[in-house]
Amino acid sequence: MAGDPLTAPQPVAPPESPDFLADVIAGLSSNPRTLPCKYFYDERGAALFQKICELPEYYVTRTEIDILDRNRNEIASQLGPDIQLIGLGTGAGTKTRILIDALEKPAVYIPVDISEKQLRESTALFRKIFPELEILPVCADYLQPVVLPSPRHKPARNIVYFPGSTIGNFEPNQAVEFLRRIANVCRGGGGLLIGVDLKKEHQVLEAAYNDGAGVTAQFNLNLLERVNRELGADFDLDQWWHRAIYNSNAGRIEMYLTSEIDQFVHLDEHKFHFRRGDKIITEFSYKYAPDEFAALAAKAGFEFIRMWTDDARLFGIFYLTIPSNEPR
Ligand code: AVJ
Repeated sequence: MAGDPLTAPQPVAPPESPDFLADVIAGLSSNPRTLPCKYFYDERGAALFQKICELPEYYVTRTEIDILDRNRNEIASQLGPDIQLIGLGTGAGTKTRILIDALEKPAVYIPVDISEKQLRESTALFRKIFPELEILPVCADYLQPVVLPSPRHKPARNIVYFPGSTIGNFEPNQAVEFLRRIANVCRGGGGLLIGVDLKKEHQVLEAAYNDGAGVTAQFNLNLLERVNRELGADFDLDQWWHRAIYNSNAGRIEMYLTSEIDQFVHLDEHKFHFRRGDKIITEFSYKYAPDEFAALAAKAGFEFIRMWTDDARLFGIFYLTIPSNEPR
């Protein structure tokens, strides 16, 4: 990394993850059993997620890009000139590139991502295509407090960009708390541009998470592979299967790994017993109606400005601001 002229000006340090083992043990010991979805995104997981984004059933990414593309000038004029854009989990940067292209004289771009490889590659690419833009990458888990780097010049305001409907991974209460943290960054005339997957027929939702080519299954199972590889567990990958269902009461997709047989899994002095049919929850992906999401954001202090959507209303890109009289 030290000799890399494209990223050398800024530190791109991978996040320390001493918590991985503790998180896995806690998750497998709890009832119901869970594994945190943030651990999907190791190098292989990030690559598999890229493949998911191109699947015919996974309308999410394609629809968000299309909405962004069609409305980029309107979105850009809403955000205004001379902004500091803070991207959360922007991955390979496909969407951010479209956004920055449309912005009027953006001042600074701070991509925050947990995947070091993607962050380095997208930073190198963005420095080439936006040579005027100051880019300050931060490799971090944004679920933890992140210290933002200081730009050379003070920008007009902060805009947080949180694409991909990753907000859906939070339980609604935690989503409000997370949005409150973002709100603190947006004060003083800033705002939040956020992608949210909307409620729709459960067949469409379930197909998106149970694709015919089995890529989502590989993505889900990669989590067990990662636990084996990095923590020395002995999950037998042939004895687990992937399934996603839409829980309409809770308004969320639930992704599971289900044990095919009665089996034990060993991990660091621990021995976990699974009966046939026992499940590990690996991801929740909440879906919102437009007014539901606006109400959720209002609890965090945000004012709904507007939402851009597609003809079928599959996905929404929301712009939210903090009213200037809002108390801290
Ligand atoms: C990255 C959280 C938006 O919930 O749709 C895709 C992750 N998981 N297929 C989603 C995911 C399985 C995705 N998010």
